[in-house]
Amino acid sequence: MKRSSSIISILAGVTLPVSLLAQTQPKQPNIIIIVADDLGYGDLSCYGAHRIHTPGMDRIANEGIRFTQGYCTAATSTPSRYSLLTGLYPWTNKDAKILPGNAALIIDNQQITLPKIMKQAGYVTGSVGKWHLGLGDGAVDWNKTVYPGAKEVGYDYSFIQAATNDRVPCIFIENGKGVNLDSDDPLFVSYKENFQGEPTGKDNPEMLRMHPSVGHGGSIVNGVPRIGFQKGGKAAQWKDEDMAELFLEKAKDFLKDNKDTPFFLYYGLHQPHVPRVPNQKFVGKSGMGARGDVILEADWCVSEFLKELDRLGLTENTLIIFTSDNGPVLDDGYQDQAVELVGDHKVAGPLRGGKTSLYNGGTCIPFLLRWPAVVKPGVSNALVCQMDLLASLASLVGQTYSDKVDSQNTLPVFLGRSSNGRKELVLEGYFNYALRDGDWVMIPPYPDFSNDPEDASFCGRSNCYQLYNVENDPGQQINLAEKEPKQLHRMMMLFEKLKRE
Ligand code: NG6
Ligand code: CA
Repeated sequence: MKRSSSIISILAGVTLPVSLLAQTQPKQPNIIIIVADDLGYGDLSCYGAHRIHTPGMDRIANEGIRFTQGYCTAATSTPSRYSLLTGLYPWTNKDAKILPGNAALIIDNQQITLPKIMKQAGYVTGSVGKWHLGLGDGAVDWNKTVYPGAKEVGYDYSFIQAATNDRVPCIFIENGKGVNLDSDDPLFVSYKENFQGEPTGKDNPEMLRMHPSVGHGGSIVNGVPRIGFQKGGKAAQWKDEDMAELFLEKAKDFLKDNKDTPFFLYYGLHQPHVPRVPNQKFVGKSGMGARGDVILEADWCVSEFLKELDRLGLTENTLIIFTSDNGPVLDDGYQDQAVELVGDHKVAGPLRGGKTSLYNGGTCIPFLLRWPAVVKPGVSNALVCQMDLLASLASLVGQTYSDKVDSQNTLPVFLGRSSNGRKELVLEGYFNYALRDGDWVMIPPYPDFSNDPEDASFCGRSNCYQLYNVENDPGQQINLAEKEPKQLHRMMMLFEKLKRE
């Protein structure tokens, strides 16, 4: 089947706008997925935030679809991103847990991935920004080409951060090579012990410009203490305050370089994950401290990125998705006044919990989709999940694959043509699971090891079964487990079945 005709057949049965039908050979849409890091449901003005304004993100909502029930599969980064890229539930890979910066790549070379599907369809593929899926075979020499890496996952081009802002190695990796690494000053990384003579956050607090609240006692890079230890590679060390603009430039370059061919870009914003170090342009701008400031910075990146699409004439036929890898958190290990200055801003909006939580605040995240040529702007309350992008976008670009995946083809829902979203979805908290089925969420009992009732109440751990109707009770305050034994029993059975499959 010719590429151009496949789009027509996929969209057959749906009413296409005249503009698209008029073209005899519509080009396949470019596809872009922007994934913010720890951005909450309530952090965007289009989701109801009042104290913070996000005109860039809101533009996608206004010109596209805003999903009110958009989910990732997990309340932390690695498992969530793993599902988005592979179409598999995170528990199908025991290594899909928050990874250190020197972890091996957890996506097998043979596995189908979203970028590989796009490549099959003739797309040029790129990954810019946060990675956090491991790199190499577990014994990476950062001074050589990292293998396997982004290329083996399906990206023609990559400019990435290995793990998180707060984890070593604090360098960028472009097409498998450490950027600005100098053979006279090789980089060494360890998550076991410090390198002799190197300062650390734990031992040298006098050297810090940002102090930890929990952990983060490892190497000091750019005045910020990290997780893990690194030595050498001084010329390659990143500057947190320049990171946003650098990723933006690389993402824009990718658009420019590939404007004449269908492309797929995964743009991983590093904000508002810790350490929150905004560029000077944004310092103090939100009145909510560094967390608010880096959200404004992220929003500016989105705005500028959209302007570049306009400038290149790509807006009309580009399908762009904006979302987050997991729910929000205030204190995530640095004293950056996120808690003190949040005021009445609700990072998870009306939802309970946040990052790491089994409640909806952990996995129900901002989810916006725009494709002006085809998709009518609006709001959708259908249950959609990032994991389903693999099957849905494969179908959009006319591709098949033989792997068995958990990803379901919900393309009509993503395009706003149907409100019949996914029926059920298993949600991963920090280490445990909940089940959403229709409007219901069931959380099985989990013992609380933290001995901290507030933490347990945020994360969703309890000695009893919890059952919520999130349509009537989005804040998950009224536990219906005792009142609705039949519903509870049905969901217990379904949960066992799904987790076994
Ligand atoms: C935790 C870190 C937290 C963050 C998280 C990963 C501490 C105390 N906490 O271990 O700061 O890095 O891992 O976040 O070290 S994620 O969004 O990439 O999953
Ligand atoms: Ca995250």
